[in-house]
Amino acid sequence: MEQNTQKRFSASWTNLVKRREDWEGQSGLLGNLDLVVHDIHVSLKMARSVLIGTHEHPDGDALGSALALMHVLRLQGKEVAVFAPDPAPEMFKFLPGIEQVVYGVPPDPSLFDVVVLLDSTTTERVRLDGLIESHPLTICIDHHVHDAYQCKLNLIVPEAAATAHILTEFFNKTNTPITKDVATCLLTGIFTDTGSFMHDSTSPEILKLAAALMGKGARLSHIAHETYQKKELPGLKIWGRALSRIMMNEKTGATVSIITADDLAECGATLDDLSGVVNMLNTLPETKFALLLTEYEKGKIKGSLRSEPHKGVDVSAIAKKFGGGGHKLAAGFEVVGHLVESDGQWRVVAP
Ligand SMILES: [Mn+2]
Repeated sequence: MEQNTQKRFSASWTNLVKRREDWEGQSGLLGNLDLVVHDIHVSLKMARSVLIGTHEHPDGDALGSALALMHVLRLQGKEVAVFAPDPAPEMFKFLPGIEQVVYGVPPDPSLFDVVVLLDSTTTERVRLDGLIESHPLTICIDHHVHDAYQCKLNLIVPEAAATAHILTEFFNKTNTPITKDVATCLLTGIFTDTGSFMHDSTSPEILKLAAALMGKGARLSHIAHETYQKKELPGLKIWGRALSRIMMNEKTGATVSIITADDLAECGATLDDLSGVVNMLNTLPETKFALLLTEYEKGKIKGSLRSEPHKGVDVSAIAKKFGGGGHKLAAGFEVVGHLVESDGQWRVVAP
């Protein structure tokens, strides 16, 4: 931790340092991270105001984690603001506190004692780059792998199934009470990032954590219904287009589909309606990895990649080639261009 921050918090430092001894030697997800867990715990305890930021096109884990932390800190009497660069998808409107998230232009980070980035290791993805580098106390809690850490305190746990998974362990470890609202937000993050408990990341431990969150009042059936079992007509129509355009590349084992900006407009659909399509492409048995290219705005293309453990493909390496990133089995990137078809072949052309 930086010198100035340490000085700022020195009054209660000694007192809180003692408590760390209770955690040391514990196993589990955060077993080797006692020091940073402790530093983050202290920093948040001492803060009067906290800005929580999460990534562009926020998903269930980004929003669930941000809102869970918001509820916890507000219960401690702190002033908290939550920021996401883009609006929350419709399907997450059931999350308690979602109406308080600020979208688009972030609040001034210098007005907050602490800035926390969740589910995003880079300041660019939260669109706070250039705004928080000089901030004395920035915290990043994430399960994405990244080459360089940009925050002062980094709790990065790639083996975690979700950022909400890390937060749940963090709250348990620091004896933070978990209310029904907090449990609902955390379970939504875990449920969505594990692909409804179907991805390889679904371990006995995470099911136990999920069960404990249900014990605190989170309703799994409600979360499942709101996030995956409710489809509107535009959503079904855009899925139809994506599925009708499936292409298999026998040489690379790639299953690819395409959605253009015109498709979205004609179906009245948004990028959010396509959530889950790439996983569906990946269900073809001969597929090594799946790619969905979506021109979500004229000239802006988003690529979503998925694979499965037994297929031996690292899709984050493919995403990196296009300036993106992610995990071995789920990654993404963005490129500038239009998706154009000629003679049955799709190409990305410069805008
Ligand atoms: Mn996540």
